[in-house]
Amino acid sequence: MKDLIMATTNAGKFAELKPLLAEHFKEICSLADFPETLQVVEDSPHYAQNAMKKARKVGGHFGMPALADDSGLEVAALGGRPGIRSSRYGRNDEERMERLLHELDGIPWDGRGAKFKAYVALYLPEKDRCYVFYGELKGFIGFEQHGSHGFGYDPVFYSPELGKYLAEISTDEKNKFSHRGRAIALLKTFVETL
Ligand code: ITT
Repeated sequence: MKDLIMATTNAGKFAELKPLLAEHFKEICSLADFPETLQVVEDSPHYAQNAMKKARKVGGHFGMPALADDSGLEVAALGGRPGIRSSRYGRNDEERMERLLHELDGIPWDGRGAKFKAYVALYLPEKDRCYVFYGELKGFIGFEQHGSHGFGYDPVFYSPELGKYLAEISTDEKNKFSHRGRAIALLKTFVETL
């Protein structure tokens, strides 16, 4: 078992990822555990490329296996927005959700279909290779916020599978079926073959 660094500055993401990988890696840390700031500009229009860029840069810098997630929320009625720009749709989670709800104003439930996508990249320095895994979660954007768990757009994302908003469930429950949980399940199968 190796140590792993998570190439993320998003505390909500880290909190979800860490327990998922606890059995497959010895020590799991994040960028927040190191004093230096490592800027990675996410300039690709493709999630997978941004995820690989983050994982490579961080893994290369620290000389250890690194994992990065590039994810986003795509709303069909908005032509796929916020999509790749999900983390930049406003100055904070509250503003981003307000903007989304405002843009969907007047659209009935049937037109509020949405999808979370997660591309997770694992960089292994000894092979100098990146491996990418994908997961998605379909649902609907509600008319207002529900629940206080999770992060990002969780309070406005309703899962029909669950009959609840993502912010109404625990991290453990969310990890069982979320876009990120599904991508990580594939990654774990891969790690077991190494
Ligand atoms: P890092 O790049 O440092 O990991 P980030 O927040 O900038 O952090 P992304 O570029 O991947 O990460 O942006 C993904 C955004 O999509 C994230 O900030 C949330 O707003 C949203 N998002 C992704 N997964 C989510 C989830 O499970 N629940 C709610 N919102 C999510």
